Amino acid sequence: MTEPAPKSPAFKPLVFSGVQPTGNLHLGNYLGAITRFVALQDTHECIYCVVDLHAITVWQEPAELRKAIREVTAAFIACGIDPKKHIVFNQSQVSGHAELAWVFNCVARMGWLNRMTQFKEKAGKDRENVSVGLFTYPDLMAADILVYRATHVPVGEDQKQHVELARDIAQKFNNDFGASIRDGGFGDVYFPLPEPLIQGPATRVMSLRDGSKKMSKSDASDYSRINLTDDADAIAQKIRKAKTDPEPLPSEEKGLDPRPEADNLVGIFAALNNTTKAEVLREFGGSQFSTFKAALVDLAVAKLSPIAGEMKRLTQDPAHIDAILADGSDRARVLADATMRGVRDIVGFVQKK
Ligand code: AQP
Repeated sequence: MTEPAPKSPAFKPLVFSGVQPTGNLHLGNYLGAITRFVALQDTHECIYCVVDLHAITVWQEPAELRKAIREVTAAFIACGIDPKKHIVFNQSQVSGHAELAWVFNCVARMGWLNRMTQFKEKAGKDRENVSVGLFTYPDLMAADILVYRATHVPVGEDQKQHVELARDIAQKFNNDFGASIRDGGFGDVYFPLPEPLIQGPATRVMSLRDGSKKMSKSDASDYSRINLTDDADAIAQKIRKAKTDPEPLPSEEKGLDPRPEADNLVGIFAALNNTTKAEVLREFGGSQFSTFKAALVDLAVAKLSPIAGEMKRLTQDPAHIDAILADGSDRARVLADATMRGVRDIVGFVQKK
């Protein structure tokens, strides 16, 4: 007789995502992730985390780390995330993340982690000398999501592989411990398979100096990125100096295919203006870059300057930011503790009833 197919519990839709406090937040973080976080608040319950445990996978000066945690929190709020309606907190204040990551270290396979392209890029040729944490980073990310049994994860394109790994880990945990999950009365599966949400015209914003490289906090050149804290002059200068080619803009999207720098600037314009690349090209097709860049400067300054101003105001009151993080952590901990009680039972640990 064949076994009946396992019934999946109906997991409540819940959004989780995180940002590392590892330096200046930039336009890529904003368009690829934070604007999506803001939009999802209207339709979903959301948990947004400053992932400080992830940050220390590479060396961080303690004083700088503290400052960066508050700065990312300020950026979340300045961009429009509401910490009263949703949860905003820093990862290290909720110990369930680290505890579940350990369990997942024992579920995930070495071969799975060996395939992670971000580890290969970040470790480069120096594999023997990077931290073990950098290698197991994706297990911690799976724990971040699954400790809340979150179902949707808004991220930039670069994090897609890690969310897919979180799905594999959830599935393996559900399978490996299937009997214990059922015997414990938890249903047929314990974790949902989270879905990456990668949407919009700027899911991979590229460096302003090199259209083949991702815009990144760790790029040595500050001209490669627009920081959320940049003032109007800095934004204007960086856009004016952005690498382009000598041709005018094409009228249709397929004309951007062999032109990565043009494609990037058009994508940035579309995302900032809440429209599509096709729409931008309808307006600017045939224009020289000097005309297009002037319009992009105006748009970027209009959108980003108020955010920089609000971040500056918020970071002047660290006690207020710390209170937001403490409140968010208290609310997150209740949810994470409930998941971890189940995990401990399912795995076979003994705990106080
Ligand atoms: N260039 C980008 N375009 C679109 N989305 C991006 N994200 C990052 N860079 C881009 C998205 O921002 C969210 C937070 O990322 P993170 O700070 O946690 O880590 P990261 O992806 O490693 O960002 P960086 O800037 O590249 O940092 P470093 O230089 O320290 O490695 C994620 O959703 C990410 O996809």
